Amino acid sequence: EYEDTELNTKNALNDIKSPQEDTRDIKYVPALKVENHVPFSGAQVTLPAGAKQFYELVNNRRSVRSYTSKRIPPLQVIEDCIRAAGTSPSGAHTEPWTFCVVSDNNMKLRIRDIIELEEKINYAQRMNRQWTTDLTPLRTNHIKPYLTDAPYLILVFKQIYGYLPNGDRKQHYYNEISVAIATGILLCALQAAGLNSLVTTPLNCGTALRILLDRPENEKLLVLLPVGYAAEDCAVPDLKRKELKDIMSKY
Ligand code: IYR
Repeated sequence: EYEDTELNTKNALNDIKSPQEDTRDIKYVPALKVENHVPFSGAQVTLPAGAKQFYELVNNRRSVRSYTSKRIPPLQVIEDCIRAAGTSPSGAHTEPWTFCVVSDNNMKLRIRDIIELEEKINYAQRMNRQWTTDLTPLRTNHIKPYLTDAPYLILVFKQIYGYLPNGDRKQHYYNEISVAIATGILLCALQAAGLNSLVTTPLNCGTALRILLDRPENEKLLVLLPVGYAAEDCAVPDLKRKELKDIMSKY
């Protein structure tokens, strides 16, 4: 495999024509409208205790499946978290994300209905025996009270392409990776705000949820997060995390 790659590189190098020619009569213009570069003095905002403190913050995060509907975080806090998510790096700075925040009870109920119907089929048929067996320690099933109990549902959409001012399609490079990173930042921000969340990936529900929320066809559902405060009787599986030596290799 290694040698193959080397050969490919050699061939590719030989194939480079200089100067690069394109016989088609197309005018290429960058989608990103940025003319200047400005000085940047490096990261300035730090936590008082640095990364150790950040580790303590995120290590306290757990996937929460039971929420109280009694305590409702202010929408402003959710907005700050989404602002944080929107600082994520993205392919060619395309910012290919849309965060839909649902607090309307009727809308939450309709989302729950769509997901529970599909999850019933997922658990009964679409997921194989090994998959459902692997999930037994998490004690999940197709019934999802958190979809109506959590004060907010955040549906994260990836824009698989965008639009240029003239209406042409704009390439959204690495859109899934970009939106996944943004979601990671969102999870950290929610944690910093003292909120709980759960990453869910509703199998087979993407189109129905997109249409329910009236989102355009270039947007595909990546994940759905219930967000709020854990219920008083909330319990989570007694998980252990891998140690540093098991996730890091030094060279
Ligand atoms: N989406 C289903 C099943 C599920 C799958 C995995 I992988 C999990 O880590 C947890 C659940 C559900 O939400 O129940």
